[in-house]
Amino acid sequence: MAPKLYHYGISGPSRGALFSARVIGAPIEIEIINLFKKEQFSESFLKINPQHCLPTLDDDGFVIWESRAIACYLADKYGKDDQLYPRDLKRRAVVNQRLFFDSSSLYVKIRAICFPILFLGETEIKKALKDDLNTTIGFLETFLTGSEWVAGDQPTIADTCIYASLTSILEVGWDISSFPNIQRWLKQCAKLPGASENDEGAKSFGEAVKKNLK
Ligand SMILES: N[C@@H](CCC(=O)N[C@@H](CS)C(=O)NCC(=O)O)C(=O)O
Repeated sequence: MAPKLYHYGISGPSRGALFSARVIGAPIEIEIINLFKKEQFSESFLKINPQHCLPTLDDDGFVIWESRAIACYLADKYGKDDQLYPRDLKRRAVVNQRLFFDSSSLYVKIRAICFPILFLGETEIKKALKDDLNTTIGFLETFLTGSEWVAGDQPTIADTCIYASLTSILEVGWDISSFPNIQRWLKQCAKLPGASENDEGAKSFGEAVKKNLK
């Protein structure tokens, strides 16, 4: 039985897990949970994930959430080799560093801008938040200096997760013209399996945010 991914395409973390699964080649059954309809609070979903967040993976009764933990699990279980999530201690440590950078910095700063616009009636992006996100995007640019992918010469699940986060804000219209390495890397990521599925979700996310902007 294929693992079931509780998913909503507008969610960057949810897309990060799904894009990772696509690149890994993991079998996945998708069940949509519509966050705008608050379906994550249904009794049946709360039984599966009391933290009521997406993505959530159910692999034959083994349930985990946190998008990057899902990507790690799927890569270890289904990866045809260890390229996407290396077993070598140091190479894996670099992938983990990039994943934690995404989880604790990049995604958090994107959310700080978009959540109030989507759900709290905010209609503009404050300069401090804008500067903060640009500083963080600058770190990503640095990771990509002299490196083809975010954690070395091969694509890994750090690329898929970071791509899902970044494309959300790009679809809001973020200016990345001063980040040439990121522009080059985005083109490479767009060729990976599942990228266009991610991009569709990111587009819907961007439209939802832009609709509320002055
Ligand atoms: N760090 C988590 C973030 C998950 C998260 O915040 N998901 C949001 C959608 S972007 C969600 O499900 N929100 C609904 C809720 O928490 O009730 C991850 O990477 O999976």
